[in-house]
Amino acid sequence: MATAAFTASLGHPSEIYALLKYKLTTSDAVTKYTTLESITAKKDSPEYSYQMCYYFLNKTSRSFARVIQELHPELCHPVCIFYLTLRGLDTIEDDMTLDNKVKLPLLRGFDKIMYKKGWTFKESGPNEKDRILLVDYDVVITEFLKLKPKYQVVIANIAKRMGNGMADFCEGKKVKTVADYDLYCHYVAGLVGIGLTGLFSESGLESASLTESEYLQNRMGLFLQKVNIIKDYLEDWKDGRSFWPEEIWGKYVWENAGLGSLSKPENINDALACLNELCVNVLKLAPDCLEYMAKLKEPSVLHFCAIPQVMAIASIALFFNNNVVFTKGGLKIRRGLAVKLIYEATTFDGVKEVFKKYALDIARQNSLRVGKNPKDESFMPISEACSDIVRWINKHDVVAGTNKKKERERQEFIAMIVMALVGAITSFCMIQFFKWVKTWEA
Ligand code: IN0
Repeated sequence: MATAAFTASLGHPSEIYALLKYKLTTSDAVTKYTTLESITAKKDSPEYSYQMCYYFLNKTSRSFARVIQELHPELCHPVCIFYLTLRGLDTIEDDMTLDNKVKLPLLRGFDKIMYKKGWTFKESGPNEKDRILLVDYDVVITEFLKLKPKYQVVIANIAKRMGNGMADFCEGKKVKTVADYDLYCHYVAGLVGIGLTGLFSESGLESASLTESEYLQNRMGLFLQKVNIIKDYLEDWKDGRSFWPEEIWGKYVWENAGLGSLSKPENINDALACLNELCVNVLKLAPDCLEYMAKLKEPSVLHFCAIPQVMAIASIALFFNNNVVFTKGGLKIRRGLAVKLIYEATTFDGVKEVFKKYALDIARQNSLRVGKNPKDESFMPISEACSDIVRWINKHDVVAGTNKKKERERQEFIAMIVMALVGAITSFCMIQFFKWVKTWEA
């Protein structure tokens, strides 16, 4: 794994440096309980459920698990339990072996299940990646019930809204219009942003004003989910699932040829034109995501929110006008680049730099391919979406710059006052001293 990452980044020294730094600084202190052997607590001891939750967290997403465990201590455990609750819901929703008679009541009642001590679920399909999480789900419930009620309320409320939303789509609601597309992404990812923001402000580490409108919180989730849906076109199609909105792909396929026809080599121009229109649709969300992250005060929260966002904008630059989405699928940015982005996502200035770099990169790709694909009308919308991102950043820099300038001027002013004061006091002391010397001499 590691060697593959190094070889892939051979032509990118900054990525090699980031990989080395990541490897050498990853202290196991952060990611505890990564193996069953590392679970030291006895099954009946209170620590057991705690340790098992971090074992499941590390098992379901290694790289992201570390970011969760680097969160401010007040937030780390509520977010860990929230993450596992969402994984539980996701595993039930994704399970194509489960009959709706079993699946729907589970999804619509998942918020109640969170309060059922000892509840577990052993009927997941054998190939469900996180089935073991549901087999031992009682450990998540045990830790959930240990959380402060203010965090339980946020998590249960999101489980209720997400479970019901997922059930609506499992019951047959299709992703036909762009509005359906936004609604589906709201249920599976927008609500995650709304839940996380609830936890952030309940912790007191972020201002309550962050929770005022759900608009920006929702857009943070839509941005990530829409990138996943573009990436997973082929994999989803093969599993008999499709989340691309027919209102968009319908314009690029022959009468009832179906979404699958885009993967036929002869339809590559239509396919790329459709892909690029979906890229426009997701790029338009970027300024709102920047707006949300600009409000964050707690560095570990900014880092936690920024990492998936910078990965997403880098992924869009990779997917844009890229036919591999239709031929092989599973496109991923290089591990070395991902690690480099993790380091760049530590400050908001770093996040802005990354978004600016990729907005300009996509605009450049866009200009190089203009007019090549007769089916593609996204040239202007793409350049507009990219310039909106760069314009937001420049305006924010100006504002930030002005604020920074104001801040600097304020500090300079205070420094001047202090110097004047020190100067006055020193000269006063000097005068007193000379007066004293004079009296002495007299
Ligand atoms: C997430 C999101 C996430 C993090 C921070 C702020 C968010 C605000 C709104 C919505 C989601 C937010 O981040 C993870 C990132 C992740 O898991 N990445 C995977 C890579 C991958 O391809 O899966 C990794 O292994 O690094 C995310 O993608 N989702 C998620 C789930 C739960 C929580 Cl608490 C936070 C999944 C999804 C569907 C995008 C919401």
